[in-house]
Amino acid sequence: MKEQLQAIKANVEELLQKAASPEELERIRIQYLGKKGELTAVLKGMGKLSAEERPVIGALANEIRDFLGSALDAKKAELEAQLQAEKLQQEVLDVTMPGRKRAAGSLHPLTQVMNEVQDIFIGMGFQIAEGPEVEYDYYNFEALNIPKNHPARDTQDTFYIEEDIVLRTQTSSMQVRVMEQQKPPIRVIAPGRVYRSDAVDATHSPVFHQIEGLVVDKGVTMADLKGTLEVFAKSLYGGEAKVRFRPHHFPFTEPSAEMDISCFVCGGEGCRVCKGEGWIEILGCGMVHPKVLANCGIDPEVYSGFAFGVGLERIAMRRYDIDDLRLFFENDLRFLKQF
Ligand code: 2NL
Repeated sequence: MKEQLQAIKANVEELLQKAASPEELERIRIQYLGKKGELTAVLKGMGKLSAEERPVIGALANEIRDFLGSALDAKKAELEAQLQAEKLQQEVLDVTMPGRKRAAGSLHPLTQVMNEVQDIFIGMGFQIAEGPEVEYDYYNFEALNIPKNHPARDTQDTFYIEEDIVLRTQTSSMQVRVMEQQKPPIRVIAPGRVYRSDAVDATHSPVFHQIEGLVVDKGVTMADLKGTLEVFAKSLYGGEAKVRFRPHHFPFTEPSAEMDISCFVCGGEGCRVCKGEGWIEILGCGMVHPKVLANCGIDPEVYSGFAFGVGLERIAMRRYDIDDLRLFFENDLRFLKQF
């Protein structure tokens, strides 16, 4: 029996040497020290021993049990410490490493100008009306008093989706929709993308941006048009800016005009930006044609209105001294990062 106990001790010591995980240690504990374990079995068999042998073997058995118990505990602590060390090694975090930089974006120059123009008109009590870029011929042309034979309606100038559906060539189409739905007083601006069938070059693009404005009420006159647009020009270009109106023609307004501002670079002396003129054209405008009001269900005998259209690319090009329209649409980061 003594040999048996020594053999168990030797076996367990060897197994402990090789054990690589706490689970394995637990299996060893059960196999030898558990209720049905080998050492326990030996202890249970002690009854068969003689009275002299019993205390000797008993003492040895207890000694081995305690020894193995401590050895298991020690090995377990060792393994756990080792696992913990490995885990820490894997999860090491160097807080002194440089962080990942996130590039801050910025608004596209056209968006900046668009927001600025919108804010000026919002400040004067205008509402914003947005609508479809794919538009019925009726809203884009017919309702605006642009006749069937007008050159603007040529397929050379307009993108046709179907015979009576186009990519809108101006945002006035949206204003027609507003007049159909709302009764005066109306004060809206219609910002957005518009399309014309132009070949791309430094000053032409098939896609560009506009803001149109419309005011309809009783007693609206050319004086309201001039006052409103002068406030707009001074807000955009500063209090020193002067404006002038030149007669023009649009099918949807009568009378019609173009508005110039005194050159914001030379103040009117004449320079490269204004091409020696002293004046820069910034928008087209006019009193809404009575036929257009009637088309939209508004009685031109009772109501009158004014309207205007501003091309955003031209404003942004002059403001930032950009000489090629294509830069707005190529989205080259070297260009965009400057704004
Ligand atoms: C320009 C000229 C203009 C309008 C747009 C308009 C809209 C309605 C009725 C009457 Cl619903 N007129 N819009 C009027 C005059 C000029 O735009 O050069 N745009 C870039």
